[in-house]
Amino acid sequence: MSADVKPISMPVVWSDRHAGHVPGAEIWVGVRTPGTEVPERAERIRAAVEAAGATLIAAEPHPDSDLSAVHDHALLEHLEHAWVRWEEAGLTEDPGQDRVVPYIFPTPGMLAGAEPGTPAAMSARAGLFAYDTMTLIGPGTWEAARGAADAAMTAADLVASGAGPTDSAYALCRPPGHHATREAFGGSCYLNNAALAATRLRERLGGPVAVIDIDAHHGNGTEAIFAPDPKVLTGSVHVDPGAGWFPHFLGFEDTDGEGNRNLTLSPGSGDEPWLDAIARLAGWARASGARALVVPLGVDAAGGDPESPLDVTVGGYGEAGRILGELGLPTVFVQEGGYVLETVGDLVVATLRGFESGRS
Ligand code: SP5
Ligand code: ZN
Repeated sequence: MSADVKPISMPVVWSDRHAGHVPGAEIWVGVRTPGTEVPERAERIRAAVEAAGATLIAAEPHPDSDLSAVHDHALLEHLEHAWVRWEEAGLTEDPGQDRVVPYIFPTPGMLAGAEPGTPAAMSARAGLFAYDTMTLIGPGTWEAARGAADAAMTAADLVASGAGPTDSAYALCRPPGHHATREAFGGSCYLNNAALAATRLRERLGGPVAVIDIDAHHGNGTEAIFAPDPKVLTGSVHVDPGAGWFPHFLGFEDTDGEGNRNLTLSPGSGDEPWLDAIARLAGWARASGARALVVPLGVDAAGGDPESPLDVTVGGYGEAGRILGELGLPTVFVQEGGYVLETVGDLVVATLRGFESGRS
């Protein structure tokens, strides 16, 4: 760290357990493609924030019952046991699939109003909770997802406790979480880390809590989880799903509601429209009287990211941080996407530094 740059002062909450989650691949249109959500992502971010002077704090273990504030028991039960059941069912041998991959989905159209029976085959159960074929489960997935959830809850607890000068914290979560809904997982996400953080802030600090999601993709899971909760406002800026981007079915601009705002950008959009959207979301949070802020921080809006066509710069991420810092709210950053190993760390550091500069 050079002497003229202030160290990052907010705590960085970290779990070693992320490393056990090695999805290895994504099954896309039936083709096994290389995984993008790789363990090295978290290691690169960790190295960058440490080089920027941040202090790492270990994620505090929280009981499984804390997850029930955000997720259905059936999803939790599935995520915890799916891998062992897959192995016990012999699927790693015949047909030789080394990750849990769904093949049949009980969509509303298939069920046509009927109540589904309980499938006996593990191969079928895999489709009960997954909404895509890209988000695979292996031997360390549950432990890693639990570690990420613990990191998010620890960060929220630190900020809510008001112990010392900690009014902000960064949960370096992996796997990410903002696509996970109450009942289902997908988009490389299993447990909704940001929703867990927002729930805790609302419980401890009162509402409203604002979520401003700056990942390149719509935070559909977080939006859905808080749709019935007027005390948590959800805003997201993302590449227009109508232009052909994940999550494809949700996050369209015209789905704006009272407690929810979706601002969409065309492919190729850079700093100016992206920052304008973030400033609008920040203004909305302020006008709504938000008492705390959660920022699902995906750095996949940066130019060159393979998962999005947005073209935000590292300076743009710094400016986004500054805009959010100027809100002056107790804030939890939660890591989401960002897939270019060479730049993911710099982008996170720029955001956190920008936030701290906007604060002072
Ligand atoms: C947390 C996060 O950023 N999740 C978003 C993951 C979006 N993945 C979408 C993948 C769409 C298909 N990719 C095709 C790759 C072809 N090689
Ligand atoms: Zn994303």
